[in-house]
Amino acid sequence: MKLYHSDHTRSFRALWALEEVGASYELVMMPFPPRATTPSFKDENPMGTVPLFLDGDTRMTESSAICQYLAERHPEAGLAVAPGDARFGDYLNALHYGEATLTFPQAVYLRYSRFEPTERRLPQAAEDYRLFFRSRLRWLDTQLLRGAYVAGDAFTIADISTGYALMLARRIGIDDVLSPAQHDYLERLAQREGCQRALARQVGQ
Ligand SMILES: N[C@@H](CCC(=O)N[C@@H](CS)C(=O)NCC(=O)O)C(=O)O
Repeated sequence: MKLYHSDHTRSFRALWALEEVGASYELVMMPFPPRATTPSFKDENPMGTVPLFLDGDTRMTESSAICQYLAERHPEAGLAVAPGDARFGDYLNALHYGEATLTFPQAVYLRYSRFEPTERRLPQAAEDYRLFFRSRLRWLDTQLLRGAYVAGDAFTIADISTGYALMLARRIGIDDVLSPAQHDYLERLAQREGCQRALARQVGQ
């Protein structure tokens, strides 16, 4: 298996999942944004985005889907929830919520507060999407009232998907919108050995 990754981007979800399942893999670090820094990367992934994950003929570009692929291919790691389990709906919801509902407004915030050249930045759009992110966190609080993790009492890849969005919030300085329960959840996730190994791997340790 091979993962193309840039520091602290969404491909961290895939890197974290690789570490949690204990797979051996090759990590290719890409300067960000690969679309601009490494034009030849578009031969591998026409969108120029990370993650790009390869496993034989399998090529995947969606971070949460790569987590699901790894969890289902490595059932011994216990990171997935089976369809017959009462937590299955929460698990699938959280797996998609992390990317589709939480990271989406963060990406718009980042674009209009940092990535665009100064003259194209839109402070009002950035602020609106910071608040959009804050309001979308409410579902996570309801889940954390019901269990220690986003889909019950056990850690799964749904926590990688959701937890990455909280890590990103901290990294880009909008974690003031997190509730105390969300801060506590993030601390617990960040202390996991798999997460620590993934963080070390991306800086080449
Ligand atoms: N929905 C995709 C989004 C992938 C994506 O947009 N990745 C960003 C990094 S966080 C990227 O590569 N951006 C570079 C660009 O847009 O050129 C996922 O969850 O993996």
